[in-house]
Amino acid sequence: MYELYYWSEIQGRGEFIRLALEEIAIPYRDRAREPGGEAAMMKMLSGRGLSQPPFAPPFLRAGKLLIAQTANILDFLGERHGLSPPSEAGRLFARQLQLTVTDFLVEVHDTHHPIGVQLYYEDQKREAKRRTGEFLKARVPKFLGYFERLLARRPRSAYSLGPRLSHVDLSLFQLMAGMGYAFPNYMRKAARHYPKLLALKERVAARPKIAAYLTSGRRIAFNESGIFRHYAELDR
Ligand SMILES: N[C@@H](CCC(=O)N[C@@H](CS)C(=O)NCC(=O)O)C(=O)O
Repeated sequence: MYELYYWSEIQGRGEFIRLALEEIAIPYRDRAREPGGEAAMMKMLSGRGLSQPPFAPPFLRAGKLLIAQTANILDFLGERHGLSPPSEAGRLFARQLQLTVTDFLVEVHDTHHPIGVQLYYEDQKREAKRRTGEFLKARVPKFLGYFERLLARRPRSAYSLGPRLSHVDLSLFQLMAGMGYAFPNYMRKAARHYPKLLALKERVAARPKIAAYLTSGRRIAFNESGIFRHYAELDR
């Protein structure tokens, strides 16, 4: 059984792993959400007794393996459970796309924490507003435009890498869901630029295991402690 370690009250980066585990439908433990689990996670983050310690959550225990970095974990799960393309070139490309999602998430986080991760949002509001302006104007069109063009290259495929679902599709679902939560006004106006991404989001949400997960208590609601936060003043 897999054991996921991630902060217990947010979707954050852990959600990308939860979505893959839910789609694979193998029982897993969300360890930090169990009693005493967060303390266990902190102990592992101290690195004591671990030969390959993680730097930050999420990380996944798979038997004797302890794997960190979201894109790395998804590549591992994808290969084991049919969520990665079978060819080497395809798998490398899926990994490349996950790393691009990783880059995007850093910039999403920067919108509310442009100065310091340890500081409160309230202590960096002015800078956050400026950073978000640039993000929405230049960076979102660049990242989402890239993923949209990727989908447009395969007009007859249901998913980003072909007819079969991959971990990349699950992550693009989460990315679009998060953007819709954090910047609803902006995304409403920008929707006409991203028809294929929005259709993919709906297609993934309608998959039976994902649909069941999204309405279950296991899906933590978006909130203002996670990566995708809604601050009305930033969503103009
Ligand atoms: N590149 C890593 C980033 C991991 C990361 O930043 N994790 C956050 C939570 S989403 C964290 O707890 N970071 C602690 C820190 O950076 O000090 C990944 O994609 O998994």
